[in-house]
Amino acid sequence: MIIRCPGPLFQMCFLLTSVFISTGCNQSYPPTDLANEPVIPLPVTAVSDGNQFQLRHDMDVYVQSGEVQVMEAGAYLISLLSPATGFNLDLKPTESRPPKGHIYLFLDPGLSDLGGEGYHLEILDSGINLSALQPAGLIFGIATLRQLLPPEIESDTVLDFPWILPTGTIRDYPEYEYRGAMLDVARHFFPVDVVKQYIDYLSLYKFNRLHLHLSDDQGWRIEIKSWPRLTEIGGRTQVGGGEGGYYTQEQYREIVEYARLRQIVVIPEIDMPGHTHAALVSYPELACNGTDLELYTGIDVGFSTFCTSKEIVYEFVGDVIRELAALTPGEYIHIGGDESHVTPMEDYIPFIERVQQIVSQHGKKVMGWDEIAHAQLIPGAVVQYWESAENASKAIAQGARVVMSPARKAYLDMQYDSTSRIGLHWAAYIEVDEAYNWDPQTIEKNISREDILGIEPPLWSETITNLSDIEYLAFPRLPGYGEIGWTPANQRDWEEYKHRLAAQQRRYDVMGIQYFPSRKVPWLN
Ligand code: TNX
Repeated sequence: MIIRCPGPLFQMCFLLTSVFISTGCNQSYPPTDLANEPVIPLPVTAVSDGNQFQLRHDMDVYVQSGEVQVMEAGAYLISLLSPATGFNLDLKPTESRPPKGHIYLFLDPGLSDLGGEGYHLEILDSGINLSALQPAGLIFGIATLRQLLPPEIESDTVLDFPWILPTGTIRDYPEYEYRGAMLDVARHFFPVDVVKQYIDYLSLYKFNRLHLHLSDDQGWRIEIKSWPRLTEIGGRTQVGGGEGGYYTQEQYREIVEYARLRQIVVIPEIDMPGHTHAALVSYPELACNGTDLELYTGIDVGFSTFCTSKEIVYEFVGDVIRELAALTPGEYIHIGGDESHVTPMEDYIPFIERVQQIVSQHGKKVMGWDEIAHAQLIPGAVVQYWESAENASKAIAQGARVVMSPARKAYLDMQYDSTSRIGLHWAAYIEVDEAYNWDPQTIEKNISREDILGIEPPLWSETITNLSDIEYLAFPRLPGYGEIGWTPANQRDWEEYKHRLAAQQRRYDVMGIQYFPSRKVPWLN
């Protein structure tokens, strides 16, 4: 039976009648069928047992004692549940199973078949058990638990609401190990709080990488202590001539830590040898013949380059990578390498080869846009396919793995259609169904499953200036990319997915997310 009553009304119909009433909308509440809850990404297996479990004000979150990251996961769960429920949930370390009626998070070495990111979620009428082989799995299980609760759980003020979950068991694990999203903080700068908000959105859909595009022609956004003018000068402005900005190393560490607690690894990108005008204005000695000393606030690409024959360029790159590596617990540093239209190929190739060595000397693996495949790649390099399948093939032939970001399907900065208020359309218009309806394994015939590390939708920021612009382009496409990364292709179907997506609407309303109301989605109201 089908109801979805709005908040206070719901209370009334639930308390007074305790029966299901049809209101004509297509979600049932209280929920009884775990296997049909609108969770995104779709879990690999969900088995319902038809009962319910209600959160109570006197319950607590028990965590396996002695495991720091399990404690952190428990604290994270409490931070998600407390604001809306108003319950005083305590974090309780325990050595054995807790009494009935609580939530229990623990690691289980018997779950090796679920891999390092899988989880086992058991919702009983007597409590909730969430287990995983590794702490990462607990965080992804929490994302599921969050979506099994009514959307009102996203409220940042206390609501008097019966917090009811359907009972059953979910066993779930990802298709791809790399489920990233890229945010361009160079064309327009976004302050720490906005980046944290984006990280929160990513964590709702089980993403595990945040690639930050930290430098471009229009701005340099990360403090480098050995080359201070990069931010003093290069961070001063942005597209359109606004104020710009940059992250101090302290602020950057704060972002990295915020992401880590959500099992999201930050991958910093310094784009080179092209896309470097802001660095060249800050330090003209990095250019061959000096440079125009005006910062650039337009949106053209492909006009700048480091002088690859100058030794000082490699000293500079060495210092930048050293400082960045020290800020980066993750294994990758992204060196860009795209659209270096004014760097002759005979200079581009040795430059990329030398920069790869520098990254490797600092203990990190290299990531780069597909153009870097022109160079000889070092072992472990990852190439991000955005435009040229031929370049991706070159990378694969060298033994590299590929992250799939085909611009015509995966660019979040593309407009939905010609009426979209912001966005570009050089690659395509990408409606919500187009964004969802593709398979990384079949989109290019020369890129196959074993070559693919994962997927990543980039959000370039030429046309976006604030959080609501980010929301407009990311929602409702972002959840689809989360599902492509997590759920096997043979379990994905737009006709079914679009209803789960529509069910996110109330959640977005509660969260204040200003999504694009695409006509492709059967919204509930
Ligand atoms: C291409 S994708 C770029 C970016 C632009 C983007 C705009 C890539 C590696 N380079 O410099 O911001 O298009 O959609």
